[in-house]
Amino acid sequence: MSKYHFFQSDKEKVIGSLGKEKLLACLKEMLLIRNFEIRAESAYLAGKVGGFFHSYMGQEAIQTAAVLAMGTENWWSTSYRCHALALLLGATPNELMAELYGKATGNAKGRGGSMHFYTPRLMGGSGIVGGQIPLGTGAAFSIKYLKKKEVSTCFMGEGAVAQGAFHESLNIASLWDLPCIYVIENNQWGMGTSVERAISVAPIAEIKAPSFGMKGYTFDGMDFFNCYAGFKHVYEEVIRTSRPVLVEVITERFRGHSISDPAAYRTKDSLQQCMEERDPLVIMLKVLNSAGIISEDGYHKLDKEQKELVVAAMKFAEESPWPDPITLGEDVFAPSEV
Ligand SMILES: Cc1ncc(C[n+]2csc(CCOP(=O)(O)OP(=O)(O)O)c2C)c(N)n1
Repeated sequence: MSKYHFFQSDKEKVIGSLGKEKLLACLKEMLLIRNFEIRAESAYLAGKVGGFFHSYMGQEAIQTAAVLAMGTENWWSTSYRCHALALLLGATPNELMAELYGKATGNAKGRGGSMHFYTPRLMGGSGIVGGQIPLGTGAAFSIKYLKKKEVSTCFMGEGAVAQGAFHESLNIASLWDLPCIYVIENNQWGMGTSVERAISVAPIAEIKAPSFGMKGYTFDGMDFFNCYAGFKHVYEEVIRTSRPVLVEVITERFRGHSISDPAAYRTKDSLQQCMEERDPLVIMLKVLNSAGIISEDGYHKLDKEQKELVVAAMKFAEESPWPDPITLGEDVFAPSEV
């Protein structure tokens, strides 16, 4: 018996409410994210990309479903594992790839790299574990203060739950009725530490949320349909009540913590099995295929198109200029004189 009580959802209903066009658009986005991660990883290994690099591979269904369910016109924050969210919120593969390459045409003019992608509604990836939680809470405060009909959605890994910032933020959000959706993407590992060795309770949201007087939910992060139905439900609830909620999404990362992690703490067999049986793209394809929405050939065509987009982004990044050293002091907010 699973220790999780997944949000009850109905695939047929989701398919009926979204329709073929939107479902194919989601599949396309998930394929773009997967292809972006694969090619960016190869660019890193070829020495084109420096600094840190954390892949979102395996977790694609979660943020794709969240952005579709809530719409982009909300406030978003996440950890250093931020490539997918930036793509979903409108950053182009070209500007993101150029950022990884450190080029002037990059999303942050080549100054941020993999952990610091932005869009007008994405308040950046955060390199500090849990650093985005007070930020997301502050956005929820400003939504309430300005009386907007929006939510702030803050993604974090399960490793962030043990941080003080998590507890202080959820406490104040509940006390002040802030419209914040806190999403724990539980991919089972915080670097090489398993969740069982790091977090004292499971399921995390169901147990911790009531201690802040909030509702807690658990979604299956490998199942786009469960995530979509769940996020739609919590979004509507938060818009209606202006009460924060805590969501735990059970997922898997298909790569090491970062590109330099060989993941020696996991057996190759268990990872292989998980990738074969629980890949969110394969699960999505199976459902859409049996609903007559896409054929295997159609899927491969879509995949190829996304791969070509990413290969073109690599060319764009390669051919882009390096930042001019003279611009180094630009956009620095610290005063130059005291
Ligand atoms: C405050 C702080 N402590 C430690 C680190 C080093 N660190 C980087 S990632 C990480 C693990 C976080 O795991 P989790 O929150 O589960 O997210 P995941 O990487 O699995 O997405 C740690 C300890 C950090 N960046 N910031």
